[in-house]
Amino acid sequence: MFQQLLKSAGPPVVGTFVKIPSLEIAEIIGAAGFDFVVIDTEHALLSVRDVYSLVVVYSRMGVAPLVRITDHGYGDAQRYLDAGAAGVLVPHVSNAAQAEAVMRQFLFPPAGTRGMGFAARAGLWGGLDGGTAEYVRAGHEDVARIAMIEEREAVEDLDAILAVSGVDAVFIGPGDLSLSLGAPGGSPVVHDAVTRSIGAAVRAGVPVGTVVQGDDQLRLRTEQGCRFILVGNDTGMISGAARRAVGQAREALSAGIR
Ligand code: 3PY
Ligand code: MG
Repeated sequence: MFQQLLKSAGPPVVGTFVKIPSLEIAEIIGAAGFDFVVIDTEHALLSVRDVYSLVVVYSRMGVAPLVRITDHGYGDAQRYLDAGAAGVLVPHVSNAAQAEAVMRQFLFPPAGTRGMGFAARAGLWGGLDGGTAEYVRAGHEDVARIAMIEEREAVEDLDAILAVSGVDAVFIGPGDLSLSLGAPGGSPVVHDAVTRSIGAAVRAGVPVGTVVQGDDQLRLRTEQGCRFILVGNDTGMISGAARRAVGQAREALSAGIR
């Protein structure tokens, strides 16, 4: 589903990071109109069961659920794919050899080593129309394997990473790039590294996404060719709304007192 969205014409698809293991918040975010979400197990304390519940709710609401996995391991990531995740974002893919090794785990033989889990949710509990052949087809063609480019080394090896057959898309992470490059977030050094990385992906014909702050960045990254864009996260939206509510109340109170 996410793979099809990436290939469709038109403006980039818009998503947000999900960090809160709450079905209520999932329904609120899911109803807001996002095309996809990235359930974040790298930086949020989500259990495998939490991820499973979020994948079910978002997919039933027609919002493609991707999972940012914790590291380069197979175990939990495989369980997310068998739970029906639309794809995985793999953090800190440093070079092409690493990209090849990590993505092979998420491709079925002979291309890779992913295990058969037809009796899981991705196989509709063993009842998927088309049987195991369809489970394997969907695991190859519908699942998006996305490498996160967020280190100096990865930017330097990007052309080779983009040529790895298991890499379906790349996501440029400005936050970690800023740390890796030793330059402040939002500085020209980081901005240019993101721009050059987007350009390399566009030239290679590999769908590329990033996270943006504000409308100007959204427009710029879209013009540069991003196919998927992340705006904020559930924690930030709640914190922002809460702060605005208090701010407005305090302002109204001080206006009344004057
Ligand atoms: C980064 O910017 O480092 C990310 O992982 C995405 O926000
Ligand atoms: Mg990062």
